[in-house]
Amino acid sequence: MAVVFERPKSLCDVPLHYCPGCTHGIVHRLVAEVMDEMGIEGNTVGVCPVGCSVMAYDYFGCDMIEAPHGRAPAVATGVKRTNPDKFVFTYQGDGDLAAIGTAETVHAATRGENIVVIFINNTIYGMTGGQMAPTTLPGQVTQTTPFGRNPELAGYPVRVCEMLSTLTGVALAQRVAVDSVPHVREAKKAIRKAFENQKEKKGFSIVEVLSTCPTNWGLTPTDALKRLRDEMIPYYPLGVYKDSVAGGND
Ligand SMILES: Cc1ncc(C[n+]2csc(CCOP(=O)(O)OP(=O)(O)O)c2C)c(N)n1
Ligand code: SF4
Repeated sequence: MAVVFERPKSLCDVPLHYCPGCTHGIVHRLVAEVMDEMGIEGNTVGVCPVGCSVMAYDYFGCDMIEAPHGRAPAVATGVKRTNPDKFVFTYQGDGDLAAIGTAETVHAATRGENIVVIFINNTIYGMTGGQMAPTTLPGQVTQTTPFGRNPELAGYPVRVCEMLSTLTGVALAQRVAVDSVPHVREAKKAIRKAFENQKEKKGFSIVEVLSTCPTNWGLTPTDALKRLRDEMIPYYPLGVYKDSVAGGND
C-alpha cells in the first residue's frame, strides 16, 4: 500500500505536551518536513526559547540547545559563527522574542546574522497562564488585561515583521498563518525559503507564524482558528515584508 502521509523523520516519535488544538505542533511539523526535504537534520542546530515550546528539544531530531528567555538569537549567533557549516534556527514565542528578547532579536537582525528565526505569534504568554504579550491585540482580554488591552495604558501591539523589514541585515521577513490548509502550505514554503537563504548565506530570515492558544484564549480549537482568521490576520496582514540579499535594499 502506498504511504501518503507519515511523520517526518526529523520529528521524534514522542507524544507532544502541547494542549489539544495548539498550533505549535503544526509548526514543528513544518520545520521537520523542511529539514527532511533538504536532508539537513544531521547538520542542524535548533535553539529553544522559554515558553510553551521550551521543550522543543524533545521533538526535533537535530541537535538542540536551550537559551535563557529571549536570548535565542544571541545563542544562535554564537553557534552559527563557530559552526558556519551548520544550519541554525531559533524557535520563539512572542513573549520570548518580542518582550524580553527584543534587543537580541533586533541586533541579531541588524547584524545580518545568517540564521533562521521561527517566530510564533499567538498574542499571549501561553506557558505562564495567559498574560498580555507585546503582540496582544487592542481590546484582547488576558490575565493582566481583564478589561481588554487598552492602548492608552499598555501601548499598541508590536508588528515584528514590519519593524524588522527596515533593517539592512534582514534577508527575509514574512508573516504566515496556520489556520487553513492553503495557509499551512504557504507557511511551509516560507520556512523552506528561510533555510535556503541560510544555505545561500543571505543573512537573517524571520518567518512569523500567526498561531493559536486555545487554552488561554478560552476558545475551542475550532473557534481559536476562527479568531486567528477574523481578528489576528486583519491586524497582522500576511505577506512578505522583505525579501532580498542582505544589504541589497540600501
Ligand atoms: C527572564 C524571564 N522572565 C520571565 C519568565 C517567565 N516566563 C516563562 S515562559 C513566559 C511566557 C512565554 O510566552 P511566549 O514567549 O509568548 O510563548 P508561548 O508560551 O505563548 O508559546 C514567561 C513570561 C522567565 N522564565 N524568564
Ligand atoms: S498554553 Fe497555549 S501556546 Fe501553550 S501549549 Fe497550550 S494552547 Fe499552546
